[in-house]
Amino acid sequence: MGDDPASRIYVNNKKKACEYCGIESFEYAMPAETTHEELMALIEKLNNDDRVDGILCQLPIPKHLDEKAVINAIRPDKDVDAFHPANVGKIMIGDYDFLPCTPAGVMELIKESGIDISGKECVVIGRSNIVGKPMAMLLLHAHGTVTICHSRTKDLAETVRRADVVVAAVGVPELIKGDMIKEGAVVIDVGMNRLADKKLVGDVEFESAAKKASAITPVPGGVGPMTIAMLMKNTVKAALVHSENK
Ligand code: L34
Repeated sequence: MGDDPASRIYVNNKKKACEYCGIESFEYAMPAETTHEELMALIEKLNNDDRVDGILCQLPIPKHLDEKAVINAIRPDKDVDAFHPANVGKIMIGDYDFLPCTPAGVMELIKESGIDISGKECVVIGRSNIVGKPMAMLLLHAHGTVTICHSRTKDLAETVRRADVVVAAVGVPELIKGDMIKEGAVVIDVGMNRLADKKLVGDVEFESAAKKASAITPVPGGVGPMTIAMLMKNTVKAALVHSENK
């Protein structure tokens, strides 16, 4: 929706991943002036299209459109982002069909690196519905002791210093510095901030944090590609469910 330059890059990366996996993808690049009714009509069409197993409306969308209504309109069994309230509720209980792509990608990185979350101090910075909140829930399911920090947190540095696992998802360039990282901590950077000079940086100051961390993800080339990989996984899962029900 509209012409967000960052979304253009992310959607192109998703289309490339689909091609690589053998998933057919259909792009609907809608102009910024698209009305709520037009967008709803498109979602309804895709909800009823048997060739379509997964639907994703890349965020952010122009302000005159109602993001909540869009998320609610996508059929939960085609909701490969896992943003629909029915899917969000299932995640809370731990009995889910899809996991939201970014938090799922973070968990996959942790698992593949042989890191056991059980009993660890996990600090999530950021409380968005898309990343921070579900991220905290997945770390909790993995038996971590989880703290969520946000803009009203009294002493961010002090809280982050306690963490064995830090997940930064606030969208503030290089907010988390090396002196806030405990020696040997695992640092995962979900931030995707484009500076005025076009440089892409995360929410973590990589240079200084890398000196303290036992493992750290870079930006780019860290969580971003994992988000896309998990989208592919969710889409294959949706297709399997749909084919069983045919
Ligand atoms: N509906 N909206 C919906 N679902 C999502 O899962 C997303 N997200 C976030 C933004 N809006 C969304 C994404 O797709 C963030 N996001 C995303 C996806 C891919 C990448 C970054 C963010 C990515 O490919 N990152 C590359 C660098 C890309 C660049 O050069 O800008 C990387 O290596 O991190």
